[in-house]
Amino acid sequence: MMGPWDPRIEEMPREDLKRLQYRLLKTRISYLYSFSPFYHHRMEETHVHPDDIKNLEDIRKLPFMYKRDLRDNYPDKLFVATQDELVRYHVSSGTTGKPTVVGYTERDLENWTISLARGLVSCGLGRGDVMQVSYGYGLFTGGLGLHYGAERIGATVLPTSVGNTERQIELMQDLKTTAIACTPSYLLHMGEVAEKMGVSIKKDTLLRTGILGAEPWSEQMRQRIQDWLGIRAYDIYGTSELSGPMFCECTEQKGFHVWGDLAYVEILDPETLEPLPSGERGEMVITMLQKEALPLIRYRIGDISAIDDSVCACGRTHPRVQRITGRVDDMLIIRGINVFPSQIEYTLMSIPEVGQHFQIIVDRKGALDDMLVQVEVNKDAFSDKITDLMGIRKKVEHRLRNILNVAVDVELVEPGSLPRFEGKAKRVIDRRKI
Ligand code: DLL
Repeated sequence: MMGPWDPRIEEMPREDLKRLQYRLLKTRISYLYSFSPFYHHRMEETHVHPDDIKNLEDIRKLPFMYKRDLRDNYPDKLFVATQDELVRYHVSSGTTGKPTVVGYTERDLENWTISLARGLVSCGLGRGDVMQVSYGYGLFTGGLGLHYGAERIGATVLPTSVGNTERQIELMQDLKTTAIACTPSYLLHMGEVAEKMGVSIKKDTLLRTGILGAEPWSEQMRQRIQDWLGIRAYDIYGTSELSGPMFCECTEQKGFHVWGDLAYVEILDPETLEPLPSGERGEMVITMLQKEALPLIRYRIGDISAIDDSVCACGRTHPRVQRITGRVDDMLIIRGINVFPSQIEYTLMSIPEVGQHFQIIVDRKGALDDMLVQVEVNKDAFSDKITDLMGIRKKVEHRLRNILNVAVDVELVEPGSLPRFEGKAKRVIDRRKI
């Protein structure tokens, strides 16, 4: 197995890492208290002073930051760097309101690149790999982020961005792509387009690694992608506010390492806001320890996950965070029962007769919530004339009801009939909100 990109940091003893985190936190907070009017005010409001931060655990005394702080201060009122210190902007699409702008100093870009370089090496990539970057380039952070990370480890970058899928597949063959970075839903789409072109990604290409993220996907989906395309698929996580894609799984495939010299992660009970022990799922809160232009302290990202505090078999000492199972705000409440789209995906993907694509439609019938799950039948099951479609539908409904504790209508649809996505998939249509 390939060693770490920077062993001095990645294999640092835990106690040393904690000491380093405390030093970085203290420096950051003192700096922001002096130079960020926003953060100074927020600390005053909550009656905290930098002197109150005497150890790492004291981070809990600090006030939170929220997405709405970024929106309310659009475009750049939270920045603590001056215009001439900024070398890049990215802008998040802001599906639920005003967009948010992220500014980067040179050091911010460097730390972002380092974070990705470590992650890509940790899943076995390096010199000799050809990395096709099929995340969007531009205001979205996926394309440029992975681009610079892959260049840094000496891989050859093929910057295809999203779209023009047939050409992507031709290039994948001609230029001998070994690794691809894109959303899991785009890779599924690519696999289908390739088959239509008579190309099997498993047999006719050298693709062996997928760096997949930017949207939730389940462990069952990973298994399907790996088996179908003949690759190892790794989860990568980040948000534009953190810088972009930041944290990637290692070859162990047991959650992504959060580099402790760059970020401090807490998992809190969303109601009591008390920290949860290793393994328990809650709301992820991240503090960026070195970020300059747009500081983030105890930022309530809204994603749900758990920390795994055990030392990873890969030898890296930095904490791992398990696969994101959803967002605090994507939970659907169906007749009073909490339902996460990720539970639905997990359940569907464990039923061999159904395909990879599904859509959830929530509506209100009279006073009652109504949930319909449309799912494509697996191609093989569909072409097999003797398949009992009614039996499959009943099986899917039964499994979903058992997992979700709420009755769900299921509609089986033809393979290829549901929408496909080049960027992030949109699988939930909640008509109650329209
Ligand atoms: O999606 C950054 C990114 C680019 C990550 C490429 C990974 C790869 P935003 O557009 O700001 O940034 O969206 C961030 O997407 O809060 C999560 O809800 C979701 N998300 C991102 N990665 C994952 C993942 C980019 N691996 C929001 N699993 C986050 C689940 C993810 N959800």
